[in-house]
Amino acid sequence: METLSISRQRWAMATATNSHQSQKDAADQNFDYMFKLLIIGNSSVGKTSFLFRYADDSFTSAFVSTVGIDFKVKTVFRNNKRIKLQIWDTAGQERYRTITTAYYRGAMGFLLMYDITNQDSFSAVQDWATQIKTYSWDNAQVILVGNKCDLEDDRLVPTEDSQRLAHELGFQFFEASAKDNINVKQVFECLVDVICDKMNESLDGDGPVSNHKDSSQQDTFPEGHGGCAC
Ligand SMILES: Nc1nc2c(ncn2[C@@H]2O[C@H](COP(=O)(O)OP(=O)(O)O)[C@@H](O)[C@H]2O)c(=O)[nH]1
Ligand SMILES: [Mg+2]
Repeated sequence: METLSISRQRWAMATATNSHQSQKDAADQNFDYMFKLLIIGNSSVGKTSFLFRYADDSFTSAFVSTVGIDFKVKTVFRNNKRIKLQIWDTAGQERYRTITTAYYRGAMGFLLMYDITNQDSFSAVQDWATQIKTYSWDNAQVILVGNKCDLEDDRLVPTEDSQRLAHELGFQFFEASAKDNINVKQVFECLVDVICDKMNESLDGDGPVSNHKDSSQQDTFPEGHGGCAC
């Protein structure tokens, strides 16, 4: 484990307590860095399915109840670093648009998800992006994910529209399928890489990394393992 400077600590993540967490990965303290990631987007776009596919390599076409799952943990190796990902699901809060600001706290990366067969979910992307900009850290990185790309016959959102929007918002973009396991791993790896790139960029600069709009959120980057050198 490295000795961390103050600015590096700003990248650090705390291990949130979670009574539902049972994976052995969660207890594993053998990692170099930890990133908190959030999956956000309209209800039923496939957020929970996407998380299950990535963390457990499982998929069920039955309705996946989000209740009771706050986050899953997965450790990845990128550029000789063990990076522990703490990936948060919305616990169903998005159903009522009641996502609390606490949910955003400390997040370093977002998967902003819509469903390529659901125009409403795509129209909501802009609103979700605004939420991220309002409540999260300025340096948080976002990837736009068009899920359910296995349902090509039912597609309502053209790929070009999403590419254009992603470009406008400054996000990377993938189409993916939790069901057919298309681009799931790639999406997470891309998010980890852009977080690492941003982190290195910030650490190379002069000042501290903190860019919170709201100083009351300063406590959202508590001490821990941080400072990516990947
Ligand atoms: N065809 C298809 N269905 C999916 C995919 N991902 C999720 N679903 C289905 O979409 C529904 C909503 O998924 P869920 O993960 O609960 O969405 P959430 O509300 O965003 O967490 C469920 O019936 C899933 O089985 C996908 O990639 N392809
Ligand atoms: Mg869900």
